[in-house]
Amino acid sequence: MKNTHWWKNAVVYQIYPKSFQDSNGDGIGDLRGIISRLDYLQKLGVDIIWLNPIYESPQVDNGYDISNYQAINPTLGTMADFTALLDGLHQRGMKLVMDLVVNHTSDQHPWFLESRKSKDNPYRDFYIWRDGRAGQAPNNWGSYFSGPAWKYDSKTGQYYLHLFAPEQPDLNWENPQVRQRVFDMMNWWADKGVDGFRMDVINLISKPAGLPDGPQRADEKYANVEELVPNGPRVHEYLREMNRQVMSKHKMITVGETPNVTPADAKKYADLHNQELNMVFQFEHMNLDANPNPALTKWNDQKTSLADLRDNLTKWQVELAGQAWNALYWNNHDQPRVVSRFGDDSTEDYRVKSAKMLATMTHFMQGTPYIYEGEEIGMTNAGFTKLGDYVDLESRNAYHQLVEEQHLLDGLTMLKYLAMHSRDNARTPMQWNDQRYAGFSTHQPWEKLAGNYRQINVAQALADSNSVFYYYQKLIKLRHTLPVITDGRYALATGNDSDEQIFAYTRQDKETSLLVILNYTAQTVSRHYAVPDTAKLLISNYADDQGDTIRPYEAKVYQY
Ligand code: TEU
Ligand code: CA
Repeated sequence: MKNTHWWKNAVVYQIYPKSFQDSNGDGIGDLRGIISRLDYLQKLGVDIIWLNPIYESPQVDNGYDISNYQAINPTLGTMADFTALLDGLHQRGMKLVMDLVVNHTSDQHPWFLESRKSKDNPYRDFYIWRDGRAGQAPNNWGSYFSGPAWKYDSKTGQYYLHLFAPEQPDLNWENPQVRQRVFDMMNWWADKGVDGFRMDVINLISKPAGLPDGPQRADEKYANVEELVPNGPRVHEYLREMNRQVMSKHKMITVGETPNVTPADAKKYADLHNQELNMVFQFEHMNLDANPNPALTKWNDQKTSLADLRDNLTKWQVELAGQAWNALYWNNHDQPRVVSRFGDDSTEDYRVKSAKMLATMTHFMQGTPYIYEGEEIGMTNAGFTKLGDYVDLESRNAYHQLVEEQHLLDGLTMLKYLAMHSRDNARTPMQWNDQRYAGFSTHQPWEKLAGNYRQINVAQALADSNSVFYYYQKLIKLRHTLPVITDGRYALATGNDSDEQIFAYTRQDKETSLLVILNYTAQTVSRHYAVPDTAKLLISNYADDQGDTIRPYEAKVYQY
């Protein structure tokens, strides 16, 4: 395998530091806590750890509002702790990916504090300032977190752009000084030994020329920036410049977080031969269950159909093959838990079976799999029932706008949608054991635990050889040892195009074939897939194989 593509058979594990392990009893996870769990991660077998932002930050958006890119958030630890973590990972043969949040900074970042002082401040042009239009915002854009995307600053009588919270002003990437400062900062971390970056909303950094108004449909209070800003005119130029200045100088892995990309876009960002990123997180499979009402988007409670899921995942497998590289994921800190969303957490048996089935679906595809903390033990959604349980600003703002301001939804319906889709579902503390606070902390955690931690936790999973944990461990080992999983050709199994219950696909290289058979439903069905007599069952989530009878959430993979 080419050295430059060393990450091709790697598996990444994502840690949300605030929620992983608290070491000093303040109810907030921290770096020392992560260090104490490195042996656990090594046992799972992952190659790379991606940490959500650990920099100095007022924490308006849990670290995605950074006030100093070159300092550690004191709540999480010190630079010495960081070095100990990096060394601990490297000693175990693992690598570290940091979150790079450079579409915006915190409004407390020194650059912004300077920028807002006066129109001729040297930092003014680090951000995007505009005059209003007749006492109104410069255009009709809404922010990702509800409300307008502009904030008026009376000090200089202009508005600044914030695609996310008002405390997250957007950087002006058209200013070459901004780009240089960002690249210098990236090189500083790389020189410390960091192995790569996950780049937050990196396809939003180049804004459309002239920042024009967007269309507004019925019920939409603002134009939807998701349709207006991604993949802007100069984004590829900026990423190539970044690549020349940073990535080309280090052995790195890069993954761009890129909402609203198609396979054609992804091929530009992550072309195997180009000079931009190694891969991107696309969101198409995350949006198949979106509300058809454009004013509601993610707020919905529908389950994704197998037909939509198969078509979408297959499209990405086929279109990127040989040209670009997929990032394979079900979960992250912004998405509900996979087993509650695409699987079935209604009984303990179905929870375990469907978690394994969904893991099988992605872990046999081509790309780099990302596992989000707790996914490897089948953690579920939070089960919150009151608005007061939700901490995340996106959830709270959306409730306020959709229920209280626009009256588009009644409170109970919105609570149902939050229970399904709030980002808090992913952010409840990691469930280590059945003790008070689940072994996460000795203090009440910053965010409520999911109520089921006494049944679902790491200690239980490690003690049960049939647990979701050991299944993931096996999937990871298979990726490390079977080249067909990394390089083989993907194809839908014959006749599977429109099956509403079973998803079946093959992977093939010169020596080996794999047939992956997955039951997406709780029904037992009968399907015939021919395999040679010599085929061996490589992995399965049932104790035996009943051939053409495929049981609820059954997953099995044949090798021949
Ligand atoms: O998320 C970007 C993004 O696309 C999200 O705003 C997404 O639309 C939303 O979370 C789904 O409901 C990144 C980070 O992953 C997220 O945690 C940050 O809040 C956001 O950027 C701003 O930095
Ligand atoms: Ca702590």
